[in-house]
Amino acid sequence: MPPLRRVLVALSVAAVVLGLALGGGALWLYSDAKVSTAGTEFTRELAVPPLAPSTVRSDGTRVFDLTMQAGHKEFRAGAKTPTWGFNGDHLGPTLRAKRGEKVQVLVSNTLDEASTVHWHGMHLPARMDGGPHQMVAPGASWAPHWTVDQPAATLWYHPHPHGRTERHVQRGLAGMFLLDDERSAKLPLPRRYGIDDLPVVVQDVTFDGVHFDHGRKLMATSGFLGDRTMVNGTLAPYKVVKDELVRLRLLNASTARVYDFGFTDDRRFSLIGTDGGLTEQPVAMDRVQLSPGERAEIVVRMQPGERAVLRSFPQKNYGDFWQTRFNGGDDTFDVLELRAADTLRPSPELPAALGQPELPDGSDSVRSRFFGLQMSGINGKAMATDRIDETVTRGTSEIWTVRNQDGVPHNFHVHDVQFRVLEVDGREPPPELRGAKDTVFVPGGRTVKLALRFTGPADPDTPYMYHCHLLYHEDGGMMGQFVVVEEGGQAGKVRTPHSHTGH
Ligand SMILES: [Cu+2]
Repeated sequence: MPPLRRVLVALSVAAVVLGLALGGGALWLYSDAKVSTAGTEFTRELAVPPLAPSTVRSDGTRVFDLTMQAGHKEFRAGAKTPTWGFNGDHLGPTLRAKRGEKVQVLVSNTLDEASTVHWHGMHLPARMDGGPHQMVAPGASWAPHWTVDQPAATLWYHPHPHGRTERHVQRGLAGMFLLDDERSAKLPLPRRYGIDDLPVVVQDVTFDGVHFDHGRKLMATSGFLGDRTMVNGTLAPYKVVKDELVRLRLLNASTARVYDFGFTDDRRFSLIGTDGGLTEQPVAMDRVQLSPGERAEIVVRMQPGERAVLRSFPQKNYGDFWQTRFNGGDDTFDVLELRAADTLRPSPELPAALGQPELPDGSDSVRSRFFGLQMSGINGKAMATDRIDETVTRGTSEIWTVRNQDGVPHNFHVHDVQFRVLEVDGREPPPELRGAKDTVFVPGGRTVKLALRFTGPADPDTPYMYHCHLLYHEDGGMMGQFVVVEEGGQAGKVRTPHSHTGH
């Protein structure tokens, strides 16, 4: 063989070997990326976060205390995991207030680093929002107050320090904030907290010895993906239920994982609420998909003595097969087992009419804006705390078009408002996106059109956030800021984030 040909042959052999090795490696990565906990044995009784005690001041203000603290929790017998929590070792109590009530939360930070508490889904003044501009230093406290002025809903609270939100939530700082109103109080819905009305805070987790392992898997561009799930901080949880109808307030409090909830026997359930409150009617469904930060209230019918397993199923609308596999779209999790007692208390039928979402329909929109989502930033700009990106006029409604531009799974959360999803890829949205929403999934290839109304109050100097709620992305800069101003007003100057040192 002439020397040149010999070199060429050797090179092609090397190329084929390298190709096979790379292909084999990719195949191994691909098959290794899929996670399933199907068939889990449910061995621990579901913890239900306590309702937070409150006091009512003479002016009618309902006052709560929330203390951010470090602790340890025994998720598994004999293994004490270092954690953070509100008023306890892990997660936080459920706050509950009525529409029209004045509320105040006395937030104390006993951690060794600064954090914030953001009221996710709440309509409130920007200064009270708990975003990156309302930092609470170690040892300091903060006392936001506002009047609840929105329909009954399942909201939640969690830290929002710029660049560190993922870590703070993963360590356990999250809790629910339930709102009631006159209308919801009269509806014959399951409403006994912890009995037939259950908070279901779903998080994925991986342990490394006693510690949480927050490492991101190779190829997982969406962020941290755990290898198992817990509900309200309980691994492999079961709950004994004694009523025919059980209401589950599902909250995806995971930092990156998207769930598609249903039951292992594919039974149908009724969707009764979305992020911002009750839907107009119950909608029969067998799956409801929730990306990080989203909520859904569902009601499931139980038969005496049976067991029903809530599962998160593999998902189809995650972008391409690569993104789907490496970002958890092919994963399966057995999340919670409901164990029905042998005799069940009868529940009234669900009412045909539920909530009255207060949402713009786009017809009175005064302005359209576009938001292109990429990991590097929104509309090509990484978050800057001293830059106001958008200025909206108090009392007006707008249409925002949000497009996934890089194929990585994202979602879009807007502070202060509940919006209507007008269109998903030019079509009418599915039932779970027809109610009041503050967060919407925007996987690869998707474009959503939203109608939002900004009712204020105006504050040209204090921005609200809009961002991807996959916290690894948010921390990396997928966030922007908007201010609400009076008509003809201009954005002011953002003051540098400072820590509150007392109240
Ligand atoms: Cu994202």
